[in-house]
Amino acid sequence: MSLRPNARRKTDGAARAARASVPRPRSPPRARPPQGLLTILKKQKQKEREVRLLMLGLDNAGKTTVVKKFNGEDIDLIPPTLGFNIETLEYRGFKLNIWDVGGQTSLRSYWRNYFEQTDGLIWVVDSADRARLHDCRAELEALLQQEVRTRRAATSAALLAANARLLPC
Ligand SMILES: Nc1nc2c(ncn2[C@@H]2O[C@H](COP(=O)(O)OP(=O)(O)O)[C@@H](O)[C@H]2O)c(=O)[nH]1
Ligand SMILES: [Mg+2]
Repeated sequence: MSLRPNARRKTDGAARAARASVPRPRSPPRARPPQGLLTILKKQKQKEREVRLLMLGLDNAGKTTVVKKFNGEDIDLIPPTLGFNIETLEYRGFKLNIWDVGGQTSLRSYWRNYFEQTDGLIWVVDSADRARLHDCRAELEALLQQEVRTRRAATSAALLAANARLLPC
């Protein structure tokens, strides 16, 4: 049997005792981020989990109904949207800010003003409104052409939603 392990233990103990007697230099206090910075960082994190969605389509397509239904609100009496509504809902830890904009002919020229910083477009079609299907298509085409031209839609995702009206066609 070797004596080596014991001998080593002794040496280590002596070295530890010697080290303990030497006062250690104090480590500098940890730098803390200033309160203001913490607030900003939290806000940025929050921002990452916030999505802005733009809901467009012809008037009466069911845009407001769809948003309210998502939000669990009463959909029995929905007045026409004369300007726009913003609905905020939580979905899987994300805050969705849905901009529901009126689709009357007189309001359509303003649609382009809502694209700034939009993450996604939801285009709602009333699938029972056959008479205006052509109008609906023309408006969507014009909008997309304009947005592609001005490069504002470059980072946006688009969803085409056919609202089932369950009405006789
Ligand atoms: N039957 C039926 N009516 C709907 C449906 N979606 C919306 N509506 C009705 O259509 C009308 C217009 O809906 P609204 O949400 O205001 O359309 P918006 O102008 O696109 O916002 C309202 O009277 C709604 O109750 C649907 O899926 N089925
Ligand atoms: Mg509406």
